[in-house]
Amino acid sequence: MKVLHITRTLPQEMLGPMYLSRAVKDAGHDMQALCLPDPKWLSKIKSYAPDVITWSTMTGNHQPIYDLNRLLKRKFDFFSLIGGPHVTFVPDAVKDPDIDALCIGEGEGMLVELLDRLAAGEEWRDVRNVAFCDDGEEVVKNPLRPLVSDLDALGFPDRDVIYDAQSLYRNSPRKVVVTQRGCPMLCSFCFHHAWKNKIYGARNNKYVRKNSVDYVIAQVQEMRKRYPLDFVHFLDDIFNLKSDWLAEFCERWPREVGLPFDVILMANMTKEEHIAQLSEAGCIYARIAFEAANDYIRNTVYRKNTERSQLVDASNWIKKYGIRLGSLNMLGAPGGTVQDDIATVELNVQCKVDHPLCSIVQPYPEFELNDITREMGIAVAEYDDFPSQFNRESSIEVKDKVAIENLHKWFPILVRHPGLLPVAKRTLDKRFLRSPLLWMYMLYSEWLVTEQNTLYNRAQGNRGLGTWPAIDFSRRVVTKGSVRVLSLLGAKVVNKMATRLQMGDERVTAHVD
Ligand code: B12
Ligand code: SF4
Repeated sequence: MKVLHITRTLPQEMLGPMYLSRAVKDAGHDMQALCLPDPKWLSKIKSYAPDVITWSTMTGNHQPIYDLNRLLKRKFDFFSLIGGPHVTFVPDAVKDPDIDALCIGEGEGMLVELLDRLAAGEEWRDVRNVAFCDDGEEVVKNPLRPLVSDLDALGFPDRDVIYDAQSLYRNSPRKVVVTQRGCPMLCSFCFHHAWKNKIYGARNNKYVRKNSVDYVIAQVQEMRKRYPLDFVHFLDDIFNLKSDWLAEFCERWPREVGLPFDVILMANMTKEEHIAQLSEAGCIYARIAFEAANDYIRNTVYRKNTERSQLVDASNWIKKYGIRLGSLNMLGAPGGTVQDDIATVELNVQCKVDHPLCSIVQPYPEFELNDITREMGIAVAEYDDFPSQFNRESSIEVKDKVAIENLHKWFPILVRHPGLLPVAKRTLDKRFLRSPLLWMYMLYSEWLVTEQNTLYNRAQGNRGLGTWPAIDFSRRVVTKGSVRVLSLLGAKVVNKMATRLQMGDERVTAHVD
């Protein structure tokens, strides 16, 4: 069978379809990908003539996917399969007559079995992990197969499937690697507790899995032979999940790989020796999730189970060992106020965070935070109302909403330049300042990315004019600015063409564009 995975070109290469493709190809089928926008997308679909088109959904990107799928169903004959977190939590999507089936949960085993059945012309409706709806009303959810127990047995992700479709990812000397699935924590704003408890009803001993260090090192060595590679981003939610694993990794990595890398750490599991080991091994950037300074919000609302002193200690150790410190923060908690969020700025200042990252709370479907906002009567009315970007506005009716959204735009600047706090405070309740503050935020975020790039360039040994911060920053702003203007103009042209061709839905063309 021929499978085509369609996705947008995201800021980061997608590992999900790469793992799926490994399983598909190992089972003797074929898989390709299409990264939109691609001016030749329709002719590529026509010439590949896929039997199955797959999509991966996250809340906020789901609607354009359904629209595009519907559009393609009018033009081509294929089996349409959608997986990923959004449909796993909101399987009602399959009532759409143009979606043939959904994959609930992990997809490798399900996809292979489905393809085998389709190839043999056999019934597929009883395949485990499938959800389908034949009458437009009743959604049937089949039982799930067990979670993958041995991650190493999945083989290395098939990077070619995405790199062949988007050479930007192949050519980049920085690539992403994941070494675990699952997380033992129960944070109310994250998918893990819902995936573990509501979808799989699993315990931590089955849910939290880690690749062996052998597997990780062999994968990176293989990547190095095949693609440009000077830097590794480890995507793991908690890189220091297991102290003995971390010690083995940090001891072997410099000898057997020797590339610089970055990680995300969990403060309540962090010991000073972890940071010392990571620093020796070549880690140059570590992120810690602060989320909120207010203890009640952090531990009772968000269920982060982390003391303030653990955040401060972990930050101090990271700085002490010369690693750049990043923080992850969330504003706009249900029940919180703008004062609570200002306290989060202050905690970041106290910890001398170099790269403060901040988003606005989104209570995604089936997450405990969604239940909390429902009980408080401030939940998102419909799941289709979620914004496509989590870092612009709040989707729930929190107190001080305008002030919190404006503070979010100030956040990184205030952490790095706390003297501006009195000025910022005066602007917080001014709705008309939203746009200028957004521009300021986007520009400053680009500057932070430039700083980050400078760090990576140094670690990779890159030199030359293009690596100078001022030049890198200007190039980035000019390119992104031009792309933004061109895409606005382009969207108009495509919309006109689309209307002429009676393709219909404007939203589809806006997203394709
Ligand atoms: C890396 C990452 C990103 C990257 C790359 C995204 C990508 N598509 O790979 C970037 C930074 C771009 C990103 C962006 C966003 N992300 Co993100 N991201 C992650 C993260 C940390 C890891 C994803 C990953 O690589 N996992 C490893 C791979 C192997 O697993 P996987 O992708 O889940 O795929 C498996 C299954 O889900 C399933 N599957 C997935 N798709 C399909 C499709 C088919 C056909 C089948 C059969 C199976 C299947 O099978 C795969 C193999 O078992 C997860 C959290 C996590 N730990 O998983 C959040 C997460 C997926 N992101 C999330 C969100 C919300 C977003 C955003 C929507 C935020 C926003 N509003 O801006 C955007 C949307 C981007 C977009 N337009 O698609 C949420 C999703 C929750 C939800 N209800 O949808 C998560 C779960 C984090 C959270 N809040 O809990 N993200
Ligand atoms: S520690 Fe991170 S990955 Fe784990 S549940 Fe909490 S937010 Fe999710």
